[in-house]
Order: sequence, then C-alpha cells, then structure tokens
Amino acid sequence: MTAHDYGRRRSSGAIPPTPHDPGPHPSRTLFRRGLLGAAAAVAAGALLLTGMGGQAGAAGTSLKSLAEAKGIYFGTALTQSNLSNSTLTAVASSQFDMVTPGNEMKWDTTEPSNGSYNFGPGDAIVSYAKANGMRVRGHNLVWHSQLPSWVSSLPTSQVQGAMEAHITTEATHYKGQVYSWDVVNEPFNEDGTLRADAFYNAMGSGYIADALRTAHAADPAAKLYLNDYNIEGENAKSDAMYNLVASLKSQGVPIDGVGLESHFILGQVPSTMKANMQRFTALGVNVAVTELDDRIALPASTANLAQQASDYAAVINDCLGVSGCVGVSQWGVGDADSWIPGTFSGYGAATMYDNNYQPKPAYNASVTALGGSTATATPTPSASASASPTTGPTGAAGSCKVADTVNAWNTGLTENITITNTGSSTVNGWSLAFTLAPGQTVTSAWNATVSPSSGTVTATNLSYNGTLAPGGTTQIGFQATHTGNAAAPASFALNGVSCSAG
Ligand code: 9MR
Repeated sequence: MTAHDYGRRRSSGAIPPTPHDPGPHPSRTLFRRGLLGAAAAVAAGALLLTGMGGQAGAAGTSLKSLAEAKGIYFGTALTQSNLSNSTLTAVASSQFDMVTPGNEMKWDTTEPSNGSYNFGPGDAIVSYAKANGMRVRGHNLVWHSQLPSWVSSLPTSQVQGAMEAHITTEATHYKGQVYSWDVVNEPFNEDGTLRADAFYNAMGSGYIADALRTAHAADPAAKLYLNDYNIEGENAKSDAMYNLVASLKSQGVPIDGVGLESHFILGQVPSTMKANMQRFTALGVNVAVTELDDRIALPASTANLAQQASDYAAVINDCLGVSGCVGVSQWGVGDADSWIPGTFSGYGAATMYDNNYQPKPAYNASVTALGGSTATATPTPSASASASPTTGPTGAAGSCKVADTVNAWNTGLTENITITNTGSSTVNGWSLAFTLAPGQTVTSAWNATVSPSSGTVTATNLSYNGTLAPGGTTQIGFQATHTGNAAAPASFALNGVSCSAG
C-alpha cells in the first residue's frame, strides 16, 4: 500500500443493486433526541464558545452548533503538537465537537514494545477534548501501519494473544472516555481482498471478529467501527466491506459502524456516496465520514476553491441525507496542519481553513449545507488578506438592513450582526459603522475587522465576504468587555448609508 492509494478514483462499474433507503435508523433517532438538550446548551453557551473562537467562531454559525442542530457531530483530527498552537486550537474548540487523535492512540505510540504501554500522548488529546466539551473517536486499535516491528516479528502463534492484550489494555484505559473506536483500520486491499498483514497471516479473516469482540468486552459502551479509505462510493472495496459487515452482523459480532475516511481529490466525490452509505445503514450499522479532506494541485485557483466548496457541501449533504450517518470529521483543522502536502507532492489546500486558519469557501459551503448562513462569498485563493471597501450600495438610505443580537454576562458580551443588502446593486467591499455604548471595548471579532475598539467603530469585510449581491447577507460578530452597559448600538451605517433594523 502506498499513500497515493488514498482517494484514488474508483470505477463505478459492476455495482450491485442498491438497497432502498432503510428509513430512520433507530440509533439515529435516539441520537437526534439525545442532542436536543445539548443543542440548547450550546446555544446558551454562546458566549463561552465565541470567546474561545476568534475568526469565524460565532456560535450561531459554528460547524458544531449547526451540526448538532441536525443531529450529527462535526469533528477534526488533532495531534499532540497541534495542542500548543493557539491559533489552531481556537478554531478547533469553537468549530468542532469531536476529536480524533491523529497518531496518539496508534499501536506504535501506545505499545512500542511488548507489554509496555504509553498512554500519555493519547491522554493529552482526551484532556483537551474534555476541557472543550468535545467527544473523542478512538483511532485505532488494530492496523497494519504504524505497527511496531515487534508485532510483525512475532511467531504467528503469538499474534492473537498480543492483539487481544493490546486491545484489552488500550480500550480499558480509555473506557468511558471515547465515543467510538476504529477497532480495525484499513483491512482491505483495493480489489476487496483482505490485506495479508500480521493479523490476517496469523488468524485469517477471523481476526476482525475477534478484535471487535475483544474491544466490546473491554468497553461495552464504545461504538465499534471498521474504518477504511476508497470505500466512499460503490466499488469492489466497498462491496467487500459491505459483505464483511453483513457477515459480522449475521454472526452477532458487535459492530456499530463503518468509517468512510473520505480523502478526496478535488472534484472526485463519488456520485454513489449517499447510496453507498444507505446500503450500510440498511445492515443496521451507522456510518461516519471520518477523515475528510479534498486535495488540490497547487497553487489552488479561485475555481479550485469553488469546486472544493461544492465537494464539501456534497459530502455533508450526503451524510445529512442518510439516517444513520452520525457525523463528519475533517482530517486536521487547516491547510497548515494537514498531512496532504507531506505525502502528496504538489498537492495541498485540502481543508476548510487556509494556512492562516482563515475560513475558505469550503467552510462557508459547509455552514450553508448544515443549514446556517454566511456571506455571499466570492471564492478567493488568498483568504487571509483584507479587501478594502470600494463601492457602496447605490440608492438612498434603506438599501441595507442590520439585525443584531447581544448576549451579555456581568462583564462581557458577544454581539452577532447580520447585514443584508436590500438595494438593487451588488456591494463590492463594505464597512459598517456603529457606536458602542460607553464602557464597551471590543476584544475580538469574527468575519470582519473591527477598529477602533471603543466609541464609534468600523467593521470592515474580510476578503471572503466583501461581496453582497442584492438580497445577500453576511454575518459578523465581536466580543467585548463592558462596565455595566451592555446595550446594542442604536444604529448602523453601511458604506455611509444608514441601515434599517431587521
Ligand atoms: O495524519 C496521520 C499522519 O500524521 C501520519 O504520518 C500517517 C501515517 O500513516 O497517518 C496519518 O493518519 C492516517 C490515519 O491514521 C488513517 N487514514 C489515513 C490517514 C492519513 O495518512
């Protein structure tokens, strides 16, 4: 297996008939119900979340709050070294509610020599997740890669014992702390045969059922997954996974879900992804998009970023369209921490956030797919620079309207502002002027720059939300301290034209 296999386009030939949509999956219904309270809690906790967020971190438009309102989660992968990057973690904690450790729970880290365990790095990820109200996808227990050489050097008669001990020890250590486990990772070759790795060579195909049973015994509450790449659409490899899951279910082996890694190449999200997910859920298991990214041949053009936005929206819509798709996780937070450039020479820009952790068009498209609203964004290859205002709305006063909401606590507040162009001309670059109540001082803002920090201030568009078509809206916000007066501004003016309220 080479890294270049990830996201390889598969032929859609020789596809078996797709089972019908199974309708609402019981576990999904339960999940949705269980989250109603959680979604309300997130809304109530808006101040906290925006305080940690910074850019594009408004709770009202965060990926996680929108996802939770739809009954799914939105996750990311984090490595231990990511935790010391405060720009990265500000985005992670404000936007995502599920964490997959990038490397810290893999065998080479957790049991580098036989019987000698190291859970420190994995524990650090779990602590971060807990501190930020996020759940954890345990990743992973059994995998041919990042496997210490002592395992593959064992006599075949000792591999089963080593595998069971590893699973039992790790799953027991994290019992009650992980939402799910990728129990077996990437078991298949591209043609749908099982990989002849140390586990298969020692135990044959039965190692998979044995691993699942062992994990279930150690942590009966964890959702147990098989995870693989190039099984997103219908093809020989996903057929093999389908047949394996059907067989495991018929034998009563504990399996709860299938993870579709989803390392895509730009423009190649399979058209059969939704139907493929539906056939898995019809077997009585959940599915999840576990490692989403969408790589682009660099440099990424405006058109590439627009295509990536459409790819992200397609994946999210596919998940939302399948009862039993429990969530979507991106592999990494932003382009700067993505594995892609290090593995696929000449490729990158594979995530929703650019190298400076500014949201890209794929972020806006994801928000929209989740039912939120963002700017009428013009995709741009460089999402970090501010554009300067150029022309304002033509026409008289009343060609803009502004709705704002203040959430205040004793010494602080957050304010979310929705700007709508009610005129008949496109606004290309805008600044919104308003006066803060005495004692209010802006400490951070999202989707706009705000300056100065008190008195009469101006919020200016960023590069990705400067264009407002007629009827178009954009949402911005800021966090401020106050000294007792948390009142909203009395009026707003867009490019010098005063706006109506609403
Ligand atoms: O993101 C991980 C990267 O840091 C490692 O170098 C790499 C080594 O295999 O594994 C990456 O994560 C992989 C994940 O565990 C399984 N699916 C593919 C991911 C990307 O390689």
